[in-house]
Amino acid sequence: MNEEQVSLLLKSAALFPPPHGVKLSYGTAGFRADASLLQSAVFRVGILAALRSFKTQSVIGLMITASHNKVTDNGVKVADPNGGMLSQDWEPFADKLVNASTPQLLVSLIVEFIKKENIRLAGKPSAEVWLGRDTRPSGESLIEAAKEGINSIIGAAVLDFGVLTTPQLYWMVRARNKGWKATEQNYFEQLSSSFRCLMDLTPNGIKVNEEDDKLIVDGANGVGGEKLEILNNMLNNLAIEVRNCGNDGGILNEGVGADYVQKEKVIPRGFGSKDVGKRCASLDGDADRLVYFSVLSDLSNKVDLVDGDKILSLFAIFVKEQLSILYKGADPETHSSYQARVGVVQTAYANGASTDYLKQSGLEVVLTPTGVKFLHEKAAQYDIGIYFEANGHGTILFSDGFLSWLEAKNNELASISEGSEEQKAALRLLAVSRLINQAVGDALSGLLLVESILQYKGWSVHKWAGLYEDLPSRQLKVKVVDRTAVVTENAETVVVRPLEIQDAIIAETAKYPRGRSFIRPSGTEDVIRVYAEASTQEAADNLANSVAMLVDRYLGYGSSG
Ligand code: G16
Repeated sequence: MNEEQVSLLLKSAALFPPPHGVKLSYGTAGFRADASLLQSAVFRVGILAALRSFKTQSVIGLMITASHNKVTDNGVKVADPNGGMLSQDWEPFADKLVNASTPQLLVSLIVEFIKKENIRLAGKPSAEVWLGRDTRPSGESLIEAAKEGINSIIGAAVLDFGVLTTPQLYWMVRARNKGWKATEQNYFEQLSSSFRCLMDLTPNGIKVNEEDDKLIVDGANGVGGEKLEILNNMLNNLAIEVRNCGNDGGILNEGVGADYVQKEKVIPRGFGSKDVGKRCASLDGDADRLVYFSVLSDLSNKVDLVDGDKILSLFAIFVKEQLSILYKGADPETHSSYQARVGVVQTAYANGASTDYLKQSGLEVVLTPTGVKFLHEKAAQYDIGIYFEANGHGTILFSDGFLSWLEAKNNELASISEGSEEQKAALRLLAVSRLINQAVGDALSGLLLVESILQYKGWSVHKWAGLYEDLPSRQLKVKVVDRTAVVTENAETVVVRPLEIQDAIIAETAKYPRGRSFIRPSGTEDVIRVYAEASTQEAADNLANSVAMLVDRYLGYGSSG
């Protein structure tokens, strides 16, 4: 690193001192904290993103968001060249960089890392970072800190796209690095045209969504509602009403949004008895999660939740059905030479009933730890990898090899049996690969895929919800002294440290028929999360409460004795 670069870094780093006594760590999806603590971290992640761009010779994305967390929090996520999360082997560097106490230490870490990674910095613009932010008020000044960080690496250029959903930015980064059209407008056009294509391929006789069958969407008072309105104007065969857009004084994620609806299983603000039985959906704060629900009629404020597991199930059975149509009647010698490997990826939060359903449907199911970075990696090992967390974060990945085969197959079918069921199945799968955001889970593209599959099948939200019956479950969070004291294994299903707590959880769980429970440290909040399921809601609640008390006793402030 030359002298000019060193002095530029020292000078700019001095303007962004890290807050005293605060240690930040790279969590489930980047750094998150109260927004007032993040100026320095975001500045430094700007530096990291520029270095990553030099290293990969590709455009890198940097998103300012704290997603489902409260409005006063914020955070920073990095999009790698393929539109996925930052490569995990750079996370330790991110940790060290963000926590370096002085500008001198920061520079020496960078010098050492550049050497280790063999990164060649160059004077002319040969690195580029694309920026986006959600609607949090703190986003504006944090974006400026990110720009300062990027600009303190000579030769790194920055493009600021303003307010975007996280999946939009990740989609754009992926598209840009693949040499495709990559603007926000291109994103909307690709989603709306592939949705139209899927709707045109619905079997005859299925009615087009009318005003009285409209979908009502809770935008979490965030960016998703605003972007969905734009998309909605480009669709003519789907009626959507968007509520909680954030323009009527509602607060981001407060009593609204996918995280709230999924965890509490109650209606979000802005919904009520007038909506009983209707098909509704909720997005989260940066629109990378989606859940569906319908309002129950018992005045209890409860919803019949259709969570990420059921979205996953709907997608998986649709894909499987299209593949079997495609293979049906094919000459095994010539047509079925490519048997796509389909894999379904879940986490320990997946409802036990969903895993049973998927396995009974003949699908291969694997578990990973929480965090799309883990699920995405696993799903990418299949020809068609479908992953979802129960919280509604997920997508479908298609391998390049399978997509080229599918294109060729479609061309072949078009020449010998245009308009056949087989060809329509090929066209549907191709449309799905364009509609679904293959960079990351995306509430908007996921929502359009759900809608087109419901249309195709002629299913109501109730029919879909009845695909299988969820085992009653409960999630809780417990504040502890140090959440890093908990270490888990086997996709977070067992605690290996402190060992005594695992024995206690096993003993507690054994008291409940169909009982299952696990704990894990959150990677986005300073808490331990507790999950329990059992054969009745009361039993699931009791099990969750008992395990939460164990957590408090072993790791907390001991309030439960
Ligand atoms: C992030 C991750 C998700 C994860 C969630 C919760 O979501 O992208 O994969 O499920 O955090 O993480 P934790 O339980 O560790 O707090 P988001 O939507 O907040 O970016």
